[in-house]
Amino acid sequence: MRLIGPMTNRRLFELVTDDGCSISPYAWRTKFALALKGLDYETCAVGFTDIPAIGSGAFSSVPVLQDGEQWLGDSWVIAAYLDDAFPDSPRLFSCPAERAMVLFFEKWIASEVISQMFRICVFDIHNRLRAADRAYFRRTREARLGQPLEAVHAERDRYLPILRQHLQPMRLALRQSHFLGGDAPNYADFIAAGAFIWAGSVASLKLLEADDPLFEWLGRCLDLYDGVGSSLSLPGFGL
Ligand SMILES: N[C@@H](CCC(=O)N[C@@H](CS)C(=O)NCC(=O)O)C(=O)O
Repeated sequence: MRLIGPMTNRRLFELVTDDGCSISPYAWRTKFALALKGLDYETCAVGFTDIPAIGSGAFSSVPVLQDGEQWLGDSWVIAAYLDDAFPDSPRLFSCPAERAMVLFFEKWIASEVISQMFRICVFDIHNRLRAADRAYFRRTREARLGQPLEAVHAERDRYLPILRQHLQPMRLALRQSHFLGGDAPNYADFIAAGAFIWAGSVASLKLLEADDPLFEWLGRCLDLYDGVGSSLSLPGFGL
């Protein structure tokens, strides 16, 4: 595990590739959330096979946030914790109704968008992982997909138009406002931007048509909070 960041008692354990690129859509939600709240943290870069060694060994996925004595897993749990623990900083959820609608958005994007991005990028992800993580990733993902990674990769051109079509509700909503949250971003933007950053970091083909209006929204998200994402390399978006 590698530590990067300011001296603080807050640490974010996040998944990285062999060259140190942060590639979890879930970690990126948390990074945006911490940035909105103005909270410093150290990054603790892990691979899949490091996850059982995090904290007391109770975690099966990342991100994991350590905040002093508190250990939290699951990005949704972390988001709720951040609002509870830091009520005086900007809120992630302004009210229970907003939280409920963002949960719906999270389920929608998981089933309609992230699932397609995953199929398009799964072999690219495999090839970017640390050598120690590749066999684990291949075994677990091939079991999930029911196919060798190479076979899924060979069909990725079939999934690309499905992904682009499934993004249409976002395009339509963003005709009305700068962000999914309205004039300002909310946690739905963080969820969607996290997925775009994850897939865009690893994809070896262009995920969107060059004139897709979603580029404007993505650019706004990357520029948030002093440019949380502005220096990222996102080949999947030609950035
Ligand atoms: N519901 C979790 C999902 C997190 C998740 O699936 N993370 C992946 C990395 S992107 C992971 O750690 N997987 C562990 C594994 O496959 O062993 C959250 O929102 O944090």
